Amino acid sequence: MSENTFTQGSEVKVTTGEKVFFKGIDGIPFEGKHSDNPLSFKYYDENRLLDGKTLKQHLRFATAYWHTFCGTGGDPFGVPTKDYPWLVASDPIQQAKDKMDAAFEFITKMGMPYYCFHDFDLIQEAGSIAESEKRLAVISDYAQQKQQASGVKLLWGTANLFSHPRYMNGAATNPDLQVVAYAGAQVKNALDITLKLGGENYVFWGGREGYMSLLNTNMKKELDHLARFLHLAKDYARKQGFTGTFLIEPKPMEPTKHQYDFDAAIVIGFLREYSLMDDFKLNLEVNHATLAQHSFQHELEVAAGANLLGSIDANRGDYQNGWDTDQFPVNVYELVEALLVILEAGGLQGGGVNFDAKTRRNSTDLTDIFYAHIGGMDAFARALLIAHQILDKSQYKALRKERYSSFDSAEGQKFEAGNMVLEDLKNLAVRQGEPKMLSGQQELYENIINQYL
Ligand code: XUL
Ligand code: CO
Repeated sequence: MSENTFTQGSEVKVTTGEKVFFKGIDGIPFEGKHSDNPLSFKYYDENRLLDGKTLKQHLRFATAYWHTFCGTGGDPFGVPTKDYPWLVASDPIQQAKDKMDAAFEFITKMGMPYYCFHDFDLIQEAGSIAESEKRLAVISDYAQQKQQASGVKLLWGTANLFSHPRYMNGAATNPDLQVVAYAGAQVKNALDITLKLGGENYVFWGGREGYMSLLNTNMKKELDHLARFLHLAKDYARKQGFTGTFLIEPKPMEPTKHQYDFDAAIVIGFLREYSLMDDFKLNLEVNHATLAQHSFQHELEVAAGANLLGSIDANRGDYQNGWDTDQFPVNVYELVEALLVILEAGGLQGGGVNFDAKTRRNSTDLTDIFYAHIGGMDAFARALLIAHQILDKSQYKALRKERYSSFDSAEGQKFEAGNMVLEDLKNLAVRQGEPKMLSGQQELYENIINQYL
């Protein structure tokens, strides 16, 4: 591998291959909010300290390989619009290497510490398992060199168990054992390359794990199979020395009509039922939350409450339509709501902020990918700083505490400790009489966020 490196920011070294894909962009500096340079950070100063950690360490940003380097703008109504120069080689290995050169050039110019991939984002799947394994070996060797040269790390790997036609009836939940076996082979190989590349987590997203019709579906059997499959994957990876976290990414639908990993609460119930709580946590995605008719903040609260807040896929939907548009996050108010939950939970457990987001079909310049990530990183950095200030300086925490203060009383403590019977509650009610009306003060809370924006 012939490459050129120079230092960008604290740890990541800009790493280009022989071809330079993003000519004219040397790296994205932090210039502050008064800068007119669109190719600079206005808020994300990676070295800025907050509670003893840099913003880079707090946020642990990752690029999603599939959207940023493989997504070319095709949709059900039209052909691809983006002519990415790293996708032109007809030889799959050459194309994969060009794509990886472009990926590491981009990631390091952005100063991002992490990336995430599906197995066949890295290189096209071949016609047999053996041939695919060979391709994965070549490209993961190349990735290993690139990671070493640049300092970029792998936040998580995963297997694409939803694109190939063989998975049309599901992968781990397929009614045909031969398809389940194929999915097992693919996950084994994806785990192997994730381990080889020092991946810190491993994700399962079940886009085809669900049903299109209950008429042809034995739901209980499929759920049992899914759990069995996850146990096999977990046992294999642990045996190989993987110490990271397995993450399940909930999504209620799309592409399947109903997906078993519907939302955080349902996944937590599943993990509990099938004894997977010790090894698995959640990877929550904004637009999946909204598809499940929740806010992102809601999904984060549910996961944090179960101590399973692992990682997040950052993006946003569109309020004028109902599908997974995977746009880059820009809404600071909503991000502050999310960051309040994440900070109060003590941060993400082992994960980071992965931009599972794509530029629009009509954003066809290479520079657009930079603008998109700069916008997302700045929005997150700004929201983090604001949420931190709210927790530190405003009445927010005290108000929330005060709202539950009746449980600090002797009677309240007795109730919470499980030392009351129903008659005790009745006697307390009779003794104290009709409760006073206590305002929820929602508008006051909303104003606090606005004040600190
Ligand atoms: C699909 C989605 C996936 C997962 C990884 O909606 O979010 O890209 O993040 O398979
Ligand atoms: Co995702």
